[in-house]
Amino acid sequence: MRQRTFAMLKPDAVKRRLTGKILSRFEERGIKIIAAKTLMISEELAKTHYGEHSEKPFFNDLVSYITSGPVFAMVLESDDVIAQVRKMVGATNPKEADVGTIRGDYAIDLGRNVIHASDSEESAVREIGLFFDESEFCDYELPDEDIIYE
Ligand code: IDP
Ligand code: MG
Repeated sequence: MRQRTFAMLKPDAVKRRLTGKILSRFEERGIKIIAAKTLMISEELAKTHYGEHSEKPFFNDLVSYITSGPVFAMVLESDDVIAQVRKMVGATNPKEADVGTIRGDYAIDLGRNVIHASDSEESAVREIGLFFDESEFCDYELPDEDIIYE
């Protein structure tokens, strides 16, 4: 079933010039980029985006970190993309993330774990809506879609 998710490279990834490498992983797998942009997040957007963590002791650090530099936000589409992207991202703590996952390959610190990805259909819809306007979506067919999908 074709599905969309939200993913965002955190400031450590953008500053470390990992955007292209990480994006390539999604592209090479056959995942479609529907929208993407580099932006600075406002404090308000950061607090809303991470609202589920507002009572956690690390909330303030999380908000100040994610607003400290540019992020690269994207909407990705494929079959089962929410679960598949989470799997490619790896465990929250990079020290526990499998080698071969984005966090397992590019990160070491829990607070600098290079990427965010929606964890459910509900959060995907919510987060896509927070970062993107419908007019920013590109609806197109990949020329090799019939090779990637049965
Ligand atoms: P996720 O990014 O894998 O979905 P969440 O539990 O939603 O993980 O946490 C959001 C982000 O907050 C994490 O990616 C991580 O950077 C940070 N974080 C999570 N737990 C802790 C913690 O215990 N201490 C500091 N930062 C944390
Ligand atoms: Mg999360």
